[in-house]
Amino acid sequence: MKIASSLRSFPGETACGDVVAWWRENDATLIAVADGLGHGTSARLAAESFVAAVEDSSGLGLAERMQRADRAIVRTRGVAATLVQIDLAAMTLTVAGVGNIQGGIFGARTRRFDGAAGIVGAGIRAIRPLTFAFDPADVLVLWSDGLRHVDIDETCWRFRDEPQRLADCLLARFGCESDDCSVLCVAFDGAVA
Ligand SMILES: [Mn+2]
Repeated sequence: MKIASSLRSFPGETACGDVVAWWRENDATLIAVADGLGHGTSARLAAESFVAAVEDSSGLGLAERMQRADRAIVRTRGVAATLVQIDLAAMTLTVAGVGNIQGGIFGARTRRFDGAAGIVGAGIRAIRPLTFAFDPADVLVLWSDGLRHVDIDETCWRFRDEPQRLADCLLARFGCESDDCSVLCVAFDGAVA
C-alpha cells in the first residue's frame, strides 16, 4: 500500500488550512483529512488540532475519535474532517466524516462518500461510520472542497499506481484558486508502474 498527498494554500497565504496525515496503529492504517474553516493560520491551527486529537485516540473507533476531537478543538474555528481506517488483510476500509471532505473508491466500480452535516469543534451528532470492501486494484482518493467534483478520467488514471503523481494530477486538474486544496491518494496493491 502506498499513500501520498498533494496540498496547496489559498493564494497569498503561507499557511495551508488543510492538513492531511496517515499513520499505523497495530494492523490498521489510519488517515485523517481536515479542512479548517476559512484559511490562513487560524484554519491551520484548527486542522492541526484535529489531527493531534485523533492521533491521540489510539484504540478508539472512528466515531469515538471524532467525538473526542470535537470536544478537544472546541476553542478553534472548527474543521470539516474525515477519518479512514484501512484493514489491508480484510480488504475493508471504514470511513467517518463530518463536513465537506469527499472521497471515492475508484476501480472497476466507483463508490463515493461524503461527510455528515456539521462542523467538528462546534458540537457534532453521533456518526455512523461506513465500511466498504475494496479490491487491491482500487484507488482511494480523499479531497477537500478546494477541489471541484473529482473524477478520475484518463488524464490522471494513468497514474493509478503512483499515488504522488495521481494526487498532483488531481490537484492540478480540479483544484480551485478560491480555497485551500488537499487531495490524498492510496494505491492498495503497492505495484509500481
Ligand atoms: Mn475548504
